Amino acid sequence: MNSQNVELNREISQFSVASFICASTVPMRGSHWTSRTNSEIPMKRALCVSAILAAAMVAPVSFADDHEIPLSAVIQRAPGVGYGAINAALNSYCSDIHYAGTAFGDNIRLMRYELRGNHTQQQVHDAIQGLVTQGMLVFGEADFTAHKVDGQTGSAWVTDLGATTFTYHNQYAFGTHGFDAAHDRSRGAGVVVAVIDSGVDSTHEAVHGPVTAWQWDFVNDNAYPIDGGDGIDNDSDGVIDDGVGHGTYVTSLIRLAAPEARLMHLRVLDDEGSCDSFRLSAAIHSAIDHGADVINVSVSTEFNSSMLADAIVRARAAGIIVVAAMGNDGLPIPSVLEYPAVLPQTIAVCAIDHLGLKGSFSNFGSCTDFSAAGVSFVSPTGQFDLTTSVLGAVPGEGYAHWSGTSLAAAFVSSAAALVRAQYPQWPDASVPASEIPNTVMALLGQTATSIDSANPGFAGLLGTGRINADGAVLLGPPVARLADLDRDGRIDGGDLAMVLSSWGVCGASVDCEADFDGNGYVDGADLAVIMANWG
Ligand SMILES: [Ca+2]
Ligand SMILES: [Ca+2]
Ligand SMILES: [Ca+2]
Ligand SMILES: [Ca+2]
Repeated sequence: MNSQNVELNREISQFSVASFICASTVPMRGSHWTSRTNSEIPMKRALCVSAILAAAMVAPVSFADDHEIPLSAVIQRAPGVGYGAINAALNSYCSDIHYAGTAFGDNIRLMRYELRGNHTQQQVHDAIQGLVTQGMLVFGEADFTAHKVDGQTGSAWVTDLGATTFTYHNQYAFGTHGFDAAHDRSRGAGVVVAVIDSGVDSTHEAVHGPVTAWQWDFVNDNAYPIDGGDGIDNDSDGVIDDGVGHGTYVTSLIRLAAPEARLMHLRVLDDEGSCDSFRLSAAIHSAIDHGADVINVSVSTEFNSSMLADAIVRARAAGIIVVAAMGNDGLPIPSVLEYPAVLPQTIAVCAIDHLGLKGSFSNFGSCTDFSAAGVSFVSPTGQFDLTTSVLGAVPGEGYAHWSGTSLAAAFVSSAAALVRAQYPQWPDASVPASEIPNTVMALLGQTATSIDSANPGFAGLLGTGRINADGAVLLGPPVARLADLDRDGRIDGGDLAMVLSSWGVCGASVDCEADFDGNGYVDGADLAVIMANWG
């Protein structure tokens, strides 16, 4: 092993926390499970639910230490209840109550406060539960600060490993999941995929493509979800800005596998890879409100949040396919419960390698719906094997390899987007909104390749198997290309004329179908899409 490889391995070890999965460390008191049950849950997922309930019953039920609980809570008011009345009811326990965030219209708020007198966090929490009992609140829960877990995945945050635009475009996952063949039939045009992550470096060539007008940074509360850091190790874990890059990487995989889907970037992870259940849930509500068809959640928490569960239930009822990573602890369900993947309304994804073998780090269990590529290999000599690695974009320029269920989720979201694009008429009489996720899951499940025999010991715990995008899209009609505005099967002068005729600012009176990148203008960027796809 030469010195360069030694350096490389040190680097890998340094970034071994790169799951960027946020998870709270303190179990919630008692059960705050307020989400509605869904009678449409397939049997496999029903088994998953019972596993969750069993785990919840044995979980510790008290606040371990007041100092570890944030002085904040998430509350959802009942219809007709004013915040003044809620403040008044809590006034004897808390002082300096103020609200630091809203979601779901203004029905859910993040409440910050100080303890009044000798009151404890436990008393505040009990008072909030009293308001739930009285019917003033739909739910109330502590907003635990969440952290990424030290998963077992490795990461290379270096770009001089030989990965290129070519190897990125030709990585194994593209073939093993049939994306290359699937693109003849669907490239995801017309579908919106929300990417809830650490933001995106939109200057990277690999992530260029159509986006929605709505983008949001829930960390900084602005419209610029940039995947960047401040050069400071804010969480003192010895790694500077260890959250940066995850969103750009995940985005590049979705862009590769569903190139014409419009992406909605919602940043929830800060530059150290942390978030909280409020921010994660608020992003899901935001994705619902802004027209997402698919939501990729390569973020998780071990805290069973009512707000998160309700947001997921709402998304599914609205017909949105929510795909979530199972987590990188290498553990079975319910030894570890990463939300929202273990919720019955999400599509939960395990990571496998190029041969279909489960990644050693991948969590697994009967909750799993599908498995997808998420494993990269380093040979015994320390060389990266590009042909057996997942390759994605990193901020700035260039590509890196990575491992993790986050990546597997991105591929499943992409496959779901390709399928969803084939049925723009949904919801309709045959498939109402609430049935869209199940129907897409069934199409993916019907065509997935079982990997049970290749994974002795994990039979039935890796979902239906490895997704097969090509097989799934063959069950539906071809999708018109994004830039084929006149739907004649070619991208040519007719489409060019339509772009030019709607040139300028989009508005109520202007047909903005030609605003491919969703920036509110029909402009040069949209013209470039026509040119890039000519023929
Ligand atoms: Ca750090
Ligand atoms: Ca930082
Ligand atoms: Ca055309
Ligand atoms: Ca545009």
